[in-house]
Amino acid sequence: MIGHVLAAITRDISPAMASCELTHLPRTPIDLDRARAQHRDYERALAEAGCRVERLPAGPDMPDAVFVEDIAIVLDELAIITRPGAESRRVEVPALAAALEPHRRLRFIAAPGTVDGGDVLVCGRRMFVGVSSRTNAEAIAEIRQIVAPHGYTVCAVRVRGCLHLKSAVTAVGDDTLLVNPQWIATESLGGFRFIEVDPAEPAAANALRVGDAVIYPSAFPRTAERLARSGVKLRTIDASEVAKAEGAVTCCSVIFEAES
Ligand code: CIR
Repeated sequence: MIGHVLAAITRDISPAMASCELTHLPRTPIDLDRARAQHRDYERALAEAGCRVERLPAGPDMPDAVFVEDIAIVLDELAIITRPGAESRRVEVPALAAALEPHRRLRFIAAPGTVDGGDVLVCGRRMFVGVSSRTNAEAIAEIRQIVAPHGYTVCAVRVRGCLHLKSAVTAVGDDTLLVNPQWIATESLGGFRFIEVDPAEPAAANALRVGDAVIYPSAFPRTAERLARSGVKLRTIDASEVAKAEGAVTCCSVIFEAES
C-alpha cells in the first residue's frame, strides 16, 4: 500500500565551499570538517522531525551546492526548477531536477528570469517572492503563470539589506511569521501574526518549520527566547559554518511530501 512520507533532499558540503558566493558578508575561513559534522547534525534533526533524508553528492565545481533550497520550489502539484541568480550556481540545477523528477511534474524557469528558492516563501496558497539581487520580475511573472492554475496567489515583496526573502521572514506557525522588519516591509505580509527578531540578532529570521518541529540556529539566543515565550518549540543546531557562506537552516534542504 502506498503511504506518504516527508522527503528531504540535502546535498554534500562541497570541498570548494571556501569559494562560495558572498554578497553581504566578508570572506572568513570555513572549517570544512566542522561544516560536514554540522550538516550531519542538521540531517539528524530533519530525520527526528520525520523526514526521509536523501543526500546528493557535490563536487568541487559547485561551492554553494549545500544550499539546495535555491534550486527548487516544490509544491504539492509540481516542482519549479529555478534559474539561480548567481551564474556560478547554475551547474547545481541538473542533479536537483533529476532527484525531483520521480516525485513531481517539473517546470523550469527560463531566461531572462532568475530566481533563488531562498526568495520564495509558501504559506498555504499564498506565495511571497522576494525581489532581490537574485530574483527578478521576469521570473516572478513566470512563477505566477505556472502556479495560478493551481490556485496560488503570488505577491512580490522587495527585500533590502539581506540576500533573500527568507533571510528576512520565515513561518514558525500556520499564521505566525518570524521577521526582521529592517529588511522587509511587514505591510506586504497581511493577515499574519509577527514575531520580530531581537534587534541585536538581525540574521535571526530564518527558521525551518518541518512537521511539528522548528529547526533553528543556536547563534540567536535572544530571538530563541522570544520564540519560546510565544510558545514556539525549537530544535536548535549549530550552523556556524554555513552562516559564513550566507546560508542558514531553510536553505540546506528541499522538503516535500512523497510517496513512500
Ligand atoms: C549564495 O550566495 O548563493 C550562497 N553563498 C548562500 C545561499 C544561501 N541560500 C539561502 O539562504 N536560501
